[in-house]
Amino acid sequence: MTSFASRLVGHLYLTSREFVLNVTTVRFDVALNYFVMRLLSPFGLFRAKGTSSSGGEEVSGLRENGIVEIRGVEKDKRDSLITFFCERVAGKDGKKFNTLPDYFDYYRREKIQRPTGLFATGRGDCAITNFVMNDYLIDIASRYLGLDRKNIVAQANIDALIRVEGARVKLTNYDDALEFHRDIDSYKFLKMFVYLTDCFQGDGHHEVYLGSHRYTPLSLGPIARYTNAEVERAIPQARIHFVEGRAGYAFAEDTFAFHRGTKPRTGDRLILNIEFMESTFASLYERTFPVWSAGRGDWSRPPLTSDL
Ligand SMILES: O=C(O)CCC(=O)C(=O)O
Ligand SMILES: [Fe+2]
Repeated sequence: MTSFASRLVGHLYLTSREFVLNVTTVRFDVALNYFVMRLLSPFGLFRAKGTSSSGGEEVSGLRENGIVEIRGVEKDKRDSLITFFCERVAGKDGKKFNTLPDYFDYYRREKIQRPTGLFATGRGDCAITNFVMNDYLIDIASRYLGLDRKNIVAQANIDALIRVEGARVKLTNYDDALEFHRDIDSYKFLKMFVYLTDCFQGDGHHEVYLGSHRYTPLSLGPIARYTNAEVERAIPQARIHFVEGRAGYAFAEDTFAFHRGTKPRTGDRLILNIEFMESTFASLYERTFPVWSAGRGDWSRPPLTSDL
């Protein structure tokens, strides 16, 4: 069992190390801002405590539970995202894939559980970017975050959780987000996810503690990984929720709530991950693109009206 003290030391070490690295890549004030946000946000500072239910069904569900189902994605749209993924993603040594099962099997043989996947470029020829530039999604983010869309940037990627036999190969110390954690990515942020394959228990389903985004007990403050027992002891009100659904099932989540992916035992999972953030740290997250107009990407017009 990891103690609070050792997690706090880890928290201070992590945030300071990030600061030192960031200072070399972004403006000093951005790096400092990020350091202070990461240092204090997990302890409840800067977190919007708003309980306002204005902003529609999705937004009130998010405020209450931290997660809400959103409009699903039809088969033709999913298929074109999967085709785009297979066309653009590459394995080690540039290996290309014709089909999704080829991709899964390749990484299964490599014993890599969470390959890097494919990031949206922010350009008009990117199917993931085009999916994100959608009024329905952006409006939910804008209303939940209380931000004009001019001040929102997004990043998105498609990635997989692969069912690997035995021990997986660890390329880094990263745990593939399979232990409970809060995301502390910006002052305000919201994620959305779309299962691109059927995902039930055992298929790498996502788990979240309902309502846990509204509580900031000191013991869960340090940026770290936590066990079920630790989350439940510190936030007895929070109930665990297993996110299950067929391909196309979509949900928005305030990932300040404790959440994780799970290790696939039965099937592989392909998922679309989207994150909307206020733009303070846009220069730090190199893959972000504005959701409003021309910025780093080549968007020269407002987002298209939703065709979800
Ligand atoms: O893979 C998952 O289900 C969770 C990933 C995660 O922690 C995140 O996107 O913040
Ligand atoms: Fe996360």
